[in-house]
Amino acid sequence: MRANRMPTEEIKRDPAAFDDRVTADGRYGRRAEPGRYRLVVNRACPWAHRVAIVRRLTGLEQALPLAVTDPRQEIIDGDPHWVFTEATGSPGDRDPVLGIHALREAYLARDPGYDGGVSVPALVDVPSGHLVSNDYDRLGLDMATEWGGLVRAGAPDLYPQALREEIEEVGRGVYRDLNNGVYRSGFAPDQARYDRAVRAVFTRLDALEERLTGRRYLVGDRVTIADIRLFTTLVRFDAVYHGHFKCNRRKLIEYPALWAYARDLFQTPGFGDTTHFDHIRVHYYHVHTAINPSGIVAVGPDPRNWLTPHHREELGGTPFGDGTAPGPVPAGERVPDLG
Ligand SMILES: N[C@@H](CCC(=O)N[C@@H](CS)C(=O)NCC(=O)O)C(=O)O
Repeated sequence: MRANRMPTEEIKRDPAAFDDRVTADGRYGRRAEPGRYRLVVNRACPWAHRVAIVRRLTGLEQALPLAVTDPRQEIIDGDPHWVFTEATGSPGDRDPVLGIHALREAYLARDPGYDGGVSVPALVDVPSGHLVSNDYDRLGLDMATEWGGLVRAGAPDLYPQALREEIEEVGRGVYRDLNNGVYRSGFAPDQARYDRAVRAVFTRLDALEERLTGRRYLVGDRVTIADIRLFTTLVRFDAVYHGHFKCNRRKLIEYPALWAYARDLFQTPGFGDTTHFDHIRVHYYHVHTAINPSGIVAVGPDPRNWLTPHHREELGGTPFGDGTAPGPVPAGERVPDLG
């Protein structure tokens, strides 16, 4: 997707360019080893945010260091690119471990002839500098289920075997109508396709409002991948999807159950502490010049209402089941306080 060109057709998502799998036993050719890989994200990106949440909840922070790109991106050869800058903690505008300025360099290290899109999240092999995977969904699932002994003791099971079918079923609707639906609305090339996309967004939100009225979490009685996939869209909804993507029939805060559900997650370790509202607003409004030509970044809403009581404990369930909460956010990875 070229966020700075006028859309002429409905947004189309290509399969991940690279999708090597990393597991504890190395059965697909790559073994999970501490410090071997670097996880490149952008704090604005909902697809990268999923993986950042999984990394926190599974305690992979030490084993899998994080590299944060600049939310403003940089125009290279006419297209916005993910780059490492001083503003986001990379001295001399280069990632201190990979030594590169643009994430594209890791794609080219892997395949010198590569001329496709460059997306986050991306897993990079440190010794070779090669891109390993930009498959956002598989990356998170593998970290949650395949990284064996590198995962912390007490990590919750985010993808329980017995619930996988239901998690995937819920996830299909959430992906189509919300995760991707908000982009279909925001980048719709004409009125009819906007109407269709935005209708699906709110039909899905209405259905989720009903589902979450009597239950604390989407599937089962604890946090699973299903909640992580939904949260990363909900937490951006009023800040960017409502205005910038024209999903403005209602705001998230007008849905009593969904809004309380989203706040419950936000206040759970791993969720709010990986959410960077400034990066979110700056990225969307500044980079998508096709739909916001001035690049002016909208001011609101005030995010402090994310900290208000939600009373969802009354529905039962515990966020981490038999597991425990993750420890504090490592120094250097803290997002600004809302206080
Ligand atoms: N690449 C995946 C999802 C990841 C994704 O779209 N990330 C965005 C940021 S939110 C990105 O990096 N876009 C730049 C591009 O695709 O050129 C897909 O398209 O299904």
